[in-house]
Amino acid sequence: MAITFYYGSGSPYAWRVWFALEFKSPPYELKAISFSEGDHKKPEFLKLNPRHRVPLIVDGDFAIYESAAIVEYLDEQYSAGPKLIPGSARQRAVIRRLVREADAYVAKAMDPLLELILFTKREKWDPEAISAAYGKLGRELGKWESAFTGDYLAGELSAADFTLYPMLALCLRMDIRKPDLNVAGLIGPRLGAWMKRVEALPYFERTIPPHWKQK
Ligand SMILES: N[C@@H](CCC(=O)N[C@@H](CS)C(=O)NCC(=O)O)C(=O)O
Repeated sequence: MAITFYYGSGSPYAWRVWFALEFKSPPYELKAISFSEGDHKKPEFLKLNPRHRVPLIVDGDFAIYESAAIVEYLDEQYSAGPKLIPGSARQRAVIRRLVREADAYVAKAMDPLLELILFTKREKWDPEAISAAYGKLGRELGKWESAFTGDYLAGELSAADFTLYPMLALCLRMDIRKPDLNVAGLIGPRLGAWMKRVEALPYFERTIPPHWKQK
């Protein structure tokens, strides 16, 4: 039976799971959740996730939400084939650490700027607040740039890449709305080359948030 994957277009957390599903390739079907229609607040969705958030997967009679937990579940339940968290105990610890760092620190640095740019009307933009939030995001991304060594965040492709990439791609969307913001300028050469590597993955195109493709 196919896994049902509930996603919201543009959600970096849902995108992480989409990458993981493509990477592990169990049969799955997509179920788009429309925030504007309030799908995530409907009783049938709240029964599956009382926190009214995507992503969420339903695998047979098992439902699980929280993107990092979903990724680990997929890796263990569909254990044949490539691993999302590969390697020795130490390598796996580093991957989990990177996932935690992205969730804890990148998201924390990214969210205020997203709120100020994407979720605030243009006429209410606050240049000082934007500049402070931009500086914080830059300092966080600088840490990733200087820690980067191999082709992928943990050496080989892993859940860590699938966690960070969607966050950076979402941050870059802010340059479309406010071209003089220049989030692209915060992404150093190593992170930039890594993003291109992720974009060259054979299933990358299939995972791009559908509404981004329309613009
Ligand atoms: N920690 C959660 C975050 C998920 C999340 O924040 N999803 C957002 C979309 S990016 C959402 O569904 N928001 C709807 C809401 O909060 O009502 C995860 O990793 O899955």
